[in-house]
Amino acid sequence: MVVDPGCRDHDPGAEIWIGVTTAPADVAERVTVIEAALGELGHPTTPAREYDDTWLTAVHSAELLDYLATVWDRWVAGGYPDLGAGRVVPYLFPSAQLCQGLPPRTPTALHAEVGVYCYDTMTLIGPGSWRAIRAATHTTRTAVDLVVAGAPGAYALTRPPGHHATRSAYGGSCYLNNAAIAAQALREHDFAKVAVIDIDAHHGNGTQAIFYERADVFTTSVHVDPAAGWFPHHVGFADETGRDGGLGANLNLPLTPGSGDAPWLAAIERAADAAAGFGAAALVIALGVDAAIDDPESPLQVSIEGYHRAGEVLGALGLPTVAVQEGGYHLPTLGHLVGATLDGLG
Ligand code: SP5
Ligand code: ZN
Repeated sequence: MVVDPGCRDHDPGAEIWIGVTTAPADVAERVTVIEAALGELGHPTTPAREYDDTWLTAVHSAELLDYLATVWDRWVAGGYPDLGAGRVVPYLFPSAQLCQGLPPRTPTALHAEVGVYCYDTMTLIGPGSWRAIRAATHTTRTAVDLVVAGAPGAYALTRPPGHHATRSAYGGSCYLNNAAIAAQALREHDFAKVAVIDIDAHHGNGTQAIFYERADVFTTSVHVDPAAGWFPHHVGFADETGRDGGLGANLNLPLTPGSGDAPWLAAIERAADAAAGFGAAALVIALGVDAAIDDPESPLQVSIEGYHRAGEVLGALGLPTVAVQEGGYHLPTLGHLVGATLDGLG
């Protein structure tokens, strides 16, 4: 397991959902309980190395990276905490209907700029957020380097998670897309084709978007059906199969709320078969454990045995594998769910 203590430094403070300020799901204790559970299972710890930010531009726009790196300081300089806004939070979104197809502007007011990059009201930024966002990318890159050096697999204990972050936008408790960063880094290390299999309870919309037109990275996601009223609501449908050169290189497998082990595992087997059929030379697992029975953020009903079996199914592909942590919010079971999955992977 690759860890970076900086991943604890992000404190979103709250999630604002339908205007109600609620406790954040992504708390630093998530890292603590996963690290403890994996430690008990005998997983050795590798500290993340530092990397410069230049390579991040392969999957994210320079504008998003610059915004994330600077927005907290600009927020403080703008006096927003003194107005009671203790976190960076959007209030206005440049929707297509608002902007009429006119050229995009950068609003003069910082409080209007936030919604250019942030697509929901649940993904706040505080003083330590950028440190943690970068630490998660370092953790990811270190895991890739372990695999490139010959390890059969490596697990990156990333926080905040990443799979909802697109090239230029963040949301869904995600800021930079660690799974996409891993896939891109594996590509740059001569794995000709890479598959991303996303088993987080929510659709991996950011990863899908980043690779949607690319034929060299296959993306597939097993998740609760957005048509049943679940995040990310607008994407994650089965008819999204890629575009242009990437046509056929995206597979969405939405599940009915309440689905337990059998349909979830059948979907993961389909995803694994598709990744093998694609000819993937390396695998990235977007390892969310929020499909579990006790998780507060999803209606899927997967058992810990189901997670172990998912690990076995994915491990049977026999590919060099980087697993990055995505969601999973039930603190008492979180670490054991990750442990069971990694044990199944072998
Ligand atoms: C990485 C990941 O799992 N992100 C989850 C994003 C989905 N969040 C949706 C939240 C919907 C409202 N939740 C209500 C509970 C308030 N704490
Ligand atoms: Zn999730």
